[in-house]
Amino acid sequence: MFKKILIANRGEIALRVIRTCREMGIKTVAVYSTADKDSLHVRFADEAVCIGKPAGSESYLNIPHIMAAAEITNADAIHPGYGFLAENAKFSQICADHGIKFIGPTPEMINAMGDKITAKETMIKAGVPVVPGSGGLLESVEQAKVLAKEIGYPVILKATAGGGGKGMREVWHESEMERAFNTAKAEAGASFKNDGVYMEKFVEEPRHIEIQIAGDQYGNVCHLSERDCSIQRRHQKLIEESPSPFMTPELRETMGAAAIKAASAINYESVGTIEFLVDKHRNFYFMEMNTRIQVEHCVTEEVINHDLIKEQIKIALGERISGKNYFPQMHAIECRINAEDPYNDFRPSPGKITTLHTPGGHGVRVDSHVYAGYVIPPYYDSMIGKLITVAQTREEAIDTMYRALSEYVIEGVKTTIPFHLQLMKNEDFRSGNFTTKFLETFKLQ
Ligand code: MV4
Repeated sequence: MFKKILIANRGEIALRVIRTCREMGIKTVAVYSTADKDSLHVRFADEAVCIGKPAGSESYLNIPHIMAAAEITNADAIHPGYGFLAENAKFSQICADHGIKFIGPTPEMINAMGDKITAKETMIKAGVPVVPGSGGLLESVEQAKVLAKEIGYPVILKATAGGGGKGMREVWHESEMERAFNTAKAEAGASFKNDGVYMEKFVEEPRHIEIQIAGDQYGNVCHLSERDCSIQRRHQKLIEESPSPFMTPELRETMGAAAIKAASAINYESVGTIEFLVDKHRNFYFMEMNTRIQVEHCVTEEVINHDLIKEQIKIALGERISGKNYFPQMHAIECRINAEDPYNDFRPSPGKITTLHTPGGHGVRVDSHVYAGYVIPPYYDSMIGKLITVAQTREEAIDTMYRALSEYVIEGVKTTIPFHLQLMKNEDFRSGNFTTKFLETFKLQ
């Protein structure tokens, strides 16, 4: 058993990890920047170490500061949460070099999925469906034009070091190729210090459906069914749910098997997610793998009734997973409550929460680190918390969500609550009739 886990993160996920550690009898160390000295993760951890100034590079992304905190507190493992250093292969390696267990995958596993062209090649070898495309890097605009003609327009250019939409360009006609190629390359270079781009057939109006997987240290991998994350705005997820309203038992079977193949191909250890694009004919294609616990892991927890952080820690301890897959027994929906103004292009709205009333009651879960009087700092993401509802049916989960959103009172900052309230009454959302394009035409009243 781990005696002490250092949590290299902040906000709700730091609190989420502390909660599970408490239940497992594991001591916790919080690290915090000066901007987070009054945060709940600092108060609820057994020990807390200030690791620097507010900027991420001076604190939550600063490996020497975090390693020093781990050494002085004698932590035997580090949980990275999501974001920050969660998918940093160097950090995973440095933990290993210091005899501290990184609760997540090895550097090799992170690297195998970090470069998208490498990941795609690995998936093709493993027999996981991928979108047809250039295979390797594009060498020139001319080559891009020739390839696009073969593949057929529309195509999409993607950064090999990317993910999450940066350095991506749709190209609908040859006349747009030169501009798209140059801007995609420039954006990739500026964002990732790697300007390599590749090409794929553009899948129109897809759904984003991801499969949660878990792999142990002995090569066993299982899947924990899907989450539908199609409701996104500019690559920011706003709602996630499980099961997907678009799912069928047959599709779950084939996508689950493909996700297991994907994770097995890299001998994956820890919990992770295989993201797929699903077209209107229910063809599915590997998009990328997230080698971390995700924000939306809670919807899976609610529908399969398992604590994924506990599973992740047990895997890091060397426990075996049973090898059976898990299927949704309930329906769960998560709304991301952000300090953003949905009436003003979702502009961040940091500041002091003057009044807070959190919803409760049957089927309601709130994962949040905020309290009345808490000041949301401007330096990090704007998430206030996650509101999750669970019920026997999707319709009931939506109705419970509307009720819970109506109870949620947050004053002092603008929030995404009005957006979610309206969405819960939207006919297309309620009928499950949506793709990743949905929010492009959704108008807030
Ligand atoms: C695509 C695509 C259509 N066709 N690839 C967006 C983030 C990155 N992970 C991949 N993304 C996409 N890749 C092909 N071949 C459309 C998207 C996409 C998208 C995917 C999932 C969720 C929301 C999205 C919004 C816009 C574009």
